[in-house]
Amino acid sequence: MFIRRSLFSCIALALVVSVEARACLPGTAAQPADATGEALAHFDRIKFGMFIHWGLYAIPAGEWKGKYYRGIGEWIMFRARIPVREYEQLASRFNPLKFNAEEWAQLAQDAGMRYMVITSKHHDGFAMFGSKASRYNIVDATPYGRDPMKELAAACAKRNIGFGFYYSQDQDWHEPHARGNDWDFPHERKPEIYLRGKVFPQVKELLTGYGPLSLIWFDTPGLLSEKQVTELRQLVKSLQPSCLINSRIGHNKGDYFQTGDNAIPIQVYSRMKWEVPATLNDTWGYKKNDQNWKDPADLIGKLADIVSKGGNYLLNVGPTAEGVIPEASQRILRTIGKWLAVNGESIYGASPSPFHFPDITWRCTVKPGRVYLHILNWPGRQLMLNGLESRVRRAYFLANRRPVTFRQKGSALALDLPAEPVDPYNTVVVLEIADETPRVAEAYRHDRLPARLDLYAWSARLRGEEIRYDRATLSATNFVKAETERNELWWYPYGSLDGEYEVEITYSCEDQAAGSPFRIAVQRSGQASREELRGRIEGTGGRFLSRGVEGAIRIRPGDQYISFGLPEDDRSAKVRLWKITLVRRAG
Ligand code: JFZ
Repeated sequence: MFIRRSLFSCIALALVVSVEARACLPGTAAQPADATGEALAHFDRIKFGMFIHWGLYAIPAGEWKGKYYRGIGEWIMFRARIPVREYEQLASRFNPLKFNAEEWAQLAQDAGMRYMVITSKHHDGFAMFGSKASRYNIVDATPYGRDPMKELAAACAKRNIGFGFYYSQDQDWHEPHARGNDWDFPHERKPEIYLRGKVFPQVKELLTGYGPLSLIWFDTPGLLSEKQVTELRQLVKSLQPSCLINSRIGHNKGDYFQTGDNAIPIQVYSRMKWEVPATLNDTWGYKKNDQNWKDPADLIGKLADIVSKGGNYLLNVGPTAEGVIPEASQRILRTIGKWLAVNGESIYGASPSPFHFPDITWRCTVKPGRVYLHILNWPGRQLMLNGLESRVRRAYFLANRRPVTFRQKGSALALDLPAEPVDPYNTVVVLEIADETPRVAEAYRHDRLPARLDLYAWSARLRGEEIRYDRATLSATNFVKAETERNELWWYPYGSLDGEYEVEITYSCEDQAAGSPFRIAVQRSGQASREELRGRIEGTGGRFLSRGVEGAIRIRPGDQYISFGLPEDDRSAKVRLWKITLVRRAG
């Protein structure tokens, strides 16, 4: 990890050096790169942050002129093709009198979140901060007339919560020369005009007016050239060398990597630091009809999953136009915070797992001399852990310090557990080991995946608005034919798979509901085409059974995701998919 990290700071350093000065060669730490490296190390320790999508879109909240729009709420201007002159009118009604920076920052703290990222300007182009560069901003264009970002930055600083801005640098539906709005502006674009006239001045305002920023979170790169992006990066680093930049600045110019939203790598990913931006329901910006809240158990499990694979979790809230974070979001976040208050030692500052994960029973994080086992799906009275070669001196539950009895034989460890979990969400067992860093047998290391690999519904990204996860059976269901986005499960290998794989599916289906065609596909990066396997769901008498699928699929390191869906009819509504298994073909 450490070697990789310093290697990465050298790359960051090289970037900065090449554009800023010929001060020194990569490897001989210059000031700016040091700042980035240190900021990354800090970012890696804090693990958990609050994302806030707040803007004019909170007024329509998913509905425009009596029509309800599917999809993410902050995209309503685009989805409904609302003319700029009409959308602008929302500003005159935006008056979030219930906004209270202290309450928001306190909620983040109660949730155990150690950084906050808020939309300073989303794709709709409206600045949620006081801006001299564009009058289309919350101070000059709304009855509210105040800059909430000043108060929020201060409230975070007071609590030692890192503060950062989301800024849509490429799409701006309010501007004729930015990307996105072709209903008002069908003509050709000159991105340079938009960049010089709005992006650079506003980014400068954000980096000079709100104290030290932990990070700036750019999004959806597209039109901007490599040269323009390099200049944008340089601008940020010249103003605040320690402000991190996410990969969505484009052209590989970020300091750390963003996964797709709600997308968690299937195994440990340690090539560089990364972050998962994720929603609590199915939208980022507030939508009044979206009550599809994720279960706290699911989120606590995902936090452990992400941290054990080397990532950070950036979890979103979408406040209302009055400035209130929805009650359901608050409740969920405080539940996570209660778990963290007891078990935070196993999360903050922890390193990722040295093991690969054979199933979804446990995840693992590490600190010097300690291995934390996060038991997410209770295995009954015994947990077997294979591959740990370090001698275990002591084992105990983190929540109550009670000892856990165990037997160790070679690299096999058996832990005796009670019949029921100690914690309803994630019971952490601490193993004190005789080595500073755990020694792990070759075959169990995180970069050595077994020939048979299970991809569980539990760890997949759920696409589509109808698909549901059923906690009781650990399976996904309601794969009905969708109006827009398909109801599918997506898994992200991020380079961990390379070869030809046969596939098995493990699912249940009542005999009378059988017959739906299913599809397993690999999405090739940079290509519209997918490689696919197709078959038909056979009845299983309602029990979970595994069945082989005919054929094989090729998965390459650059491929984006693997999907499972039943896209053609609704008979499949009650099919439950537990997992798919990839079986690597020899050779
Ligand atoms: C973008 C935005 O368009 C969206 O409104 C929201 O702000 C989200 C956090 O980011 O949406 C994306 C961008 C990238 C991916 C998916 C959604 N991606 O790479 O998978």
